[in-house]
Amino acid sequence: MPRPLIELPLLRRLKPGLFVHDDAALNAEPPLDLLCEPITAVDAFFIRNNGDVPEVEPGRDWTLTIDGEVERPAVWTVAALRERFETVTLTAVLECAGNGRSQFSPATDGLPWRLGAVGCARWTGVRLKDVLEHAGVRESAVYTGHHAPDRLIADPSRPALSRGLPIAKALAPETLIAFAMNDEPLPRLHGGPLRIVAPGFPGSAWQKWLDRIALRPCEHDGAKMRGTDYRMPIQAVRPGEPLDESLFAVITDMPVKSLITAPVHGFTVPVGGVLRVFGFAWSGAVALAGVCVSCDGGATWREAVLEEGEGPFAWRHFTADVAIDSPGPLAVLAQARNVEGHAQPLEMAWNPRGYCNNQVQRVNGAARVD
Ligand SMILES: Nc1nc2c(c(=O)[nH]1)N[C@H]1C(S)=C(S)[C@@H](COP(=O)(O)O)O[C@H]1N2
Ligand SMILES: [Mo]
Repeated sequence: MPRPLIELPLLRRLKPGLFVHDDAALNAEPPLDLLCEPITAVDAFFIRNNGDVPEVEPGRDWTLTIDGEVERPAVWTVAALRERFETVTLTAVLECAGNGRSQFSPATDGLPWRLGAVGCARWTGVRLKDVLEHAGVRESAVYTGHHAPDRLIADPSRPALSRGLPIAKALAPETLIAFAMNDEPLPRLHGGPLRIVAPGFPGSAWQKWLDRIALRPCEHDGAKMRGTDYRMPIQAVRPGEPLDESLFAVITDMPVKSLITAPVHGFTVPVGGVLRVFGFAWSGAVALAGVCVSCDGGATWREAVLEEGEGPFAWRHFTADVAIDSPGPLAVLAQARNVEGHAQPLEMAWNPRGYCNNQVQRVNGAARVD
């Protein structure tokens, strides 16, 4: 498959440490040691594209059209949006629903993301709610439909992705039309000039290069909204079983999860020393309750110290110091749980498209005698 030739060198220059997936579209993720900061730098942040990266001419006035089930359709320039509506900044995790897909066994279709298709950034924009209410949301509106100019590489006549949000999430105060990331103008690779920020929802709901929002009287049926795309089976499905698409539901809040950013696979620690385990935990829109850490593959667990995050949608740093008193292999695990009583599963919960893998991560190393 041909790669978009202009974009790959750009990506390598802007994000030198990322692993680039072998795909026609530009998709790349950082190794875990680049994810050790509470705010993920733009140059360490993963990139996920379903199609091409649209040209955004500097200086051309980008416009956002609001239409569909509204009283007063509108067309906004970025400057007019910023002038008319209150600016909000919040910190939120952005995670691809396919993050961790490479661990599914048997393997599923879709990009084999490792664990790096996640990051936490500061997003600045206007509330989607304010813009929709200005247009007058009709009673009949139950969903948003988001549109952007990117096209499938294999068929440039078709949009790459057009997803939407249930109206309650669209009207929630945390849902933004963002124009900045980490206090910089939103980079083109991350959807600049405008993208949706839907904290807690999968990355697929965070439409990049947003140029139109149509309010819908039904669940939006744009590109990658139907069939089993970004949907999970309502009941467990075993590999190879025939699929009934009517038993799949759109992914909304992402599940509780943690990421061990240190140590990394292959670590060693001296006997008599202390192993510091640290990483981040997050849980859709539900508050975290805690994180437990094990260094013996799950035989014994201890409670990690969980720091406050930058607001309810940011990931939270955890640390645990474990005294190492005998030589031999070590298997480090972290298990986050939320206030609704959900914890990360120790065993993989397989699903046919490889979404929402929040299985407890395992990092193997050894205690050595110096
Ligand atoms: N227009 C458009 N928006 C999009 C996509 C896309 O292919 N086209 N991919 C989505 C998916 S699946 C993810 S995970 C996030 C990734 O955002 P990022 O590239 O800024 O990390 O963008 C979302 N928004
Ligand atoms: Mo995604």
